[in-house]
Amino acid sequence: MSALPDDFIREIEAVVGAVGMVCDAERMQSYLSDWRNAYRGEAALVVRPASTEEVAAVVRLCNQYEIALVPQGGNTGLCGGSIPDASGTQVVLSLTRMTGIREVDTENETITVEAGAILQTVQEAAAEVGRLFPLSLGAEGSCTVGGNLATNAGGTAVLRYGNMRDLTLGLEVVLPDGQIWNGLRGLRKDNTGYDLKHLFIGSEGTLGIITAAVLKLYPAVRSVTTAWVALPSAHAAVQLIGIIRGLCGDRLTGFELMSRLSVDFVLRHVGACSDPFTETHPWYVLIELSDTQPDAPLNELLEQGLGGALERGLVTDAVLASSEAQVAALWAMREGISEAQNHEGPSLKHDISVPVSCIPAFIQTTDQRLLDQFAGVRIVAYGHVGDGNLHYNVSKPVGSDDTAFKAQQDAIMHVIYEATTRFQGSISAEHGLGQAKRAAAKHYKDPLELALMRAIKTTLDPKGLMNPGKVL
Ligand code: FAD
Ligand code: 2HG
Ligand code: ZN
Repeated sequence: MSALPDDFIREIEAVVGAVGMVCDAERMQSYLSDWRNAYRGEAALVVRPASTEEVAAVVRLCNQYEIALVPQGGNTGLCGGSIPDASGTQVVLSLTRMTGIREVDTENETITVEAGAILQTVQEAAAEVGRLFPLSLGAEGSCTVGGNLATNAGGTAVLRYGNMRDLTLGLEVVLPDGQIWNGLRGLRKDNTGYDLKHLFIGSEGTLGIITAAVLKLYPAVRSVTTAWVALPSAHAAVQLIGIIRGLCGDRLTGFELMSRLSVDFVLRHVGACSDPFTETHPWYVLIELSDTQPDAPLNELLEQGLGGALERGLVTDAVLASSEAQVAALWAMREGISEAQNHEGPSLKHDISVPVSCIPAFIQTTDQRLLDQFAGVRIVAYGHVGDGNLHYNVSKPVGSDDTAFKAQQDAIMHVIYEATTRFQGSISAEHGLGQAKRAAAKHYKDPLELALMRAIKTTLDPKGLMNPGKVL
């Protein structure tokens, strides 16, 4: 029996039709757990509206009947933000039928897309008109623009283009009372007071439903050079960024750091990946340079930078990709880490950032503390080192019991977040808080900032119906 009033269900059906509702327990399953199966909930109903007006009508009904809503896009988030709670009383509002590309304006260099559009589809639509939409991440084949906006997603090109916040000019949002805010402006300058779109970007569905966005386009890239580089230490990686950036400026688009254990996991679990080097090394970086000019001398620039670094002992080996297949193979090694770690049992994810200059000391002191206190844990450290963003994940000791390891989750987290705080970092660089880090944020975030966030939440969503139990 449904936890929802019959009248509510009838009215929802009048808005979205049977095609826009998932009531059947079996068909509902994919909306109730996340990609890793780390979070699971129950829902009274999944609603899939096909237009902004339908979203607004659904939200108005939820407001009227006081029913909590959980917005969901591609369900690839890593903090359980899109998963309902266990009560079975919440409604999942999936944006996956709103996939339209509303407008491409090549003179204004913008693309206007609906929230359910898959990121890769947006990248392809930009490429069709000779432009680049630069947000790029491992889940781009299934995550949605709405989810990217709601989590302020980062990824592998932030170094050059910024995160989703930097790539957005305008938003359309359905507010918790069902009003539609049309902020779909393609303006690069607009100082008429508070910039409201930034309230919704990164709000993880707790302030409203994002239904469409105006995004920035960039010139298409016509030359790319990709290198896989071995280094003796994380400190060498931080020094190498400075060298490459000094030489190549904005042509440096990717600089991804990986520990040997991260690479080992990929070699073990992700098919068709092979180590570019015969010897093993403690650290690797994947470097990408790009340019809008065809035949830009990127190989020469990178060879010059790496040659100098080799002489100074900062680099121990390097290989430049010589075909598109090799470029894809190198990126597959990097993008495969997340999946590979799933095969090694439970993993505790810590998506932290510290100032780039502090990364070596953070790794050294935190590794030491963890290994002293939790014998045998496997630290899988990798990430977007040019942004100061480390995925400092921890896998259980080989052969140990899953439950015993999970019982240490809070103690392990405390060591890592205490170090993050000491280095004046953030406990969530790009994945958000969701339900995973809500309690930690209460502990580690500035109380005044939390109070301001609560005041905004109460003003916009006084009944607390938008994604309750997430973020705050
Ligand atoms: P969902 O998971 O469906 O939702 C995420 C949050 O946004 C939830 O709180 C949900 O309620 C809210 N939400 C979704 N749609 C809307 C909407 N329209 N309006 C309001 N709220 C909404 N993230 C990065 O930042 N960088 C990476 O490099 C990266 N790599 C990844 C690699 C892999 C293999 C995987 C599985 C994930 C990765 N992620 C990364 C995390 C994830 O892909 C991103 O957070 C992505 O932006 C989520 O999009 P989604 O559509 O799947 O959102
Ligand atoms: C990445 O950079 C993603 O690969 C996922 O942000 C990180 O799985 C993770 O911890
Ligand atoms: Zn990442």
